[in-house]
Amino acid sequence: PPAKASSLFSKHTKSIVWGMQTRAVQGMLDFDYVCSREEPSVAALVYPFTGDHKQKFYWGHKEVLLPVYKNMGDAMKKHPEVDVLISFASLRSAFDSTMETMQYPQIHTIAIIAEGIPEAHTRKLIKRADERGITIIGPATVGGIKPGCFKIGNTGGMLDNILASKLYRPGSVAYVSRSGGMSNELNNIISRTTDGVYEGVAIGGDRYPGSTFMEHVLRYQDTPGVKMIVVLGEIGGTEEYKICQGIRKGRITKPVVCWCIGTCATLFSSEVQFGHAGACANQASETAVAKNQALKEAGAFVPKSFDVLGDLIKTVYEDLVAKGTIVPAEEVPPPTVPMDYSWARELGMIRKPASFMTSICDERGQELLYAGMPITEVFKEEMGLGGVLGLLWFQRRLPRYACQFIEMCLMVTADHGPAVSGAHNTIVCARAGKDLISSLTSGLLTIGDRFGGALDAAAKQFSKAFDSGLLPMEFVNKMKKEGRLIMGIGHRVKSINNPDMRVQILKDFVKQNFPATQLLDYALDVEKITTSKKPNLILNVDGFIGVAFVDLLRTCDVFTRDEADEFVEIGALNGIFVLGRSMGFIGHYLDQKRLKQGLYRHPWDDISYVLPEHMSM
Ligand code: Q5B
Repeated sequence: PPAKASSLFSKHTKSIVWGMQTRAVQGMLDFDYVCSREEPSVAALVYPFTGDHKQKFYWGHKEVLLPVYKNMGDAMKKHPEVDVLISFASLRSAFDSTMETMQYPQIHTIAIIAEGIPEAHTRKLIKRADERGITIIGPATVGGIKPGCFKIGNTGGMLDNILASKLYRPGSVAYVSRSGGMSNELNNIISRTTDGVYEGVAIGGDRYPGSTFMEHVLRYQDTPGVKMIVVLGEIGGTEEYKICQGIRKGRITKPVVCWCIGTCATLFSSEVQFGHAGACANQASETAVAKNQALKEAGAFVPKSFDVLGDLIKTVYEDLVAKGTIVPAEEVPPPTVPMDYSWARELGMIRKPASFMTSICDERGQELLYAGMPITEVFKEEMGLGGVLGLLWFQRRLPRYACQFIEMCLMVTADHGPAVSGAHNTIVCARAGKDLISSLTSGLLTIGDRFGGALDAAAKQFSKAFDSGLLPMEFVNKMKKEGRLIMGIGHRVKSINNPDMRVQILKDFVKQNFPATQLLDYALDVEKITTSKKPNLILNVDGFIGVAFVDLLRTCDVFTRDEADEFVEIGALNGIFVLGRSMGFIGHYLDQKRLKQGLYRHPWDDISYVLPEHMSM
């Protein structure tokens, strides 16, 4: 089989990322940028669930487009320079996609991030990788990092961490660990105690990792830039003994600082399975204590505990500096990468005036809030539709009778037959073949002063007259004198002889439940005057709801007078009719569709054609 590469990554390494991991890719590009790479290390993404397209990323301050391919084959063909694949495939698809990747001879390194891949599958992957001379990092790992050159996916964490651990330029210390999380800790420890990390790989916590400690230690041994090696082993398996042998046989000559974690296992009376699948000692030789002892005897530098691992790394490093083996390079500050807006905001480093404000609903947290009230509480308290409307429109928890009144208003305005303007429009629209939303809105657009949209104007006119002390008769005369209709008065079909039961139902409720009905009483006095002139000049459904709502806002004790006036001023009350009648319009739309009604054409005999007579010149 072909030999595996001893150097996995360089300043020119190009990779393909399998999976739509845009954050991880951006993290890689930011790393590349602070490393002063000339080009991004990601050539393309492969994602089988969308068509071929381009995805936008940042390269420093600039925006760049990376191609996304549906097929791996297309990506490989278009990017022959790629030799690394980073697989974010799920545990279900990782086996197949990795097997597919290994068909392409250009690939030398594959990092598999997925956890939980069945061991039998991993073993097949390892066999195939060995046959093809491919290095697998993982599964169940964050990957690895080579400062100044390449970073696998999310390794090293966010940019501030990369900068803090000086991972943008190579040091002299190479490490290998099992755990991805601990590899970050090693980045931190090594950057504080030495000239920094040369390369670090986390092989993953599975029983059968795609590449072993020894493979990486030998690579480091053969890499001139690596001057010392750190191994963070753990309980379970016997890999660390191979390192002992390597030291003993003189194959490993560079100083190795090594610690196996899991020494606390001896405190338990039975064997303990730690977090990683492979982290369990099946025999005495697999315990962390036994392995640390063996490594020490073989000549590795083994600290007393993990706590002093950093001190020992420092001692070994300083010794190498003293001997001249390591000559620390001059620090060159990395180029700055602009901070992501969202991250900067989270850190409280920037502020920006919001483009718009909202105060009724917040969906960002764990639970949806209506005017500050969690949705679960809305249901627990059985607030009903009226209560929800109270929260969203008026930002108040309204008293029970107010919620009931709102619901009754919605019920009585829900529909008034197919002949009214709005329903007619909805029906014509539906029959012209339009969809529900178009038909509904065509109906809603008819709501105005004459039809259904007189609530606010009625509320305003009656309140103004009442508040200014006009007697009902004075008000009627004044309106007549000004040539203005009284909003909320009059109906096409209802009259004192054919009373509107909707108004009657609401009136009974309001009289029984509202604390006061001053404006309603005033309007009823006006009605007495107008109906004495014409029987259809009743206080209609719009007018009734308009004035009763003013009484409600003014007397229910949850609004100041200014707030009550403001809701009328900004036009909240017409919303009641709009909301209620939407139910009816939708009903008419569905009805027409169900009845399979064809295109409506108005009959000629119902149209009076009044064209100008033909004029002879
Ligand atoms: N006169 C509603 O008029 C209607 C007068 C008035 C003083 C008035 C009319 C009107 C104000 C707006 C209003 C809501 C157009 C109505 C609704 C929902 C609905 C609908 C449904 C549903 C009806 C005849 C004579 C004239 C007029 C005088 C009329 N209204 N005077 N103040 N308000 N009202 N809209 O029958 O001397 O003969 O010249 O605009 O509140 O939309 O079911 O259909 O649920 O869907 O056509 O209930 O009242 O009467 O205009 O021929 O007038 O009465 O000046 O006097 P009509 P007109 P004169 S509820």
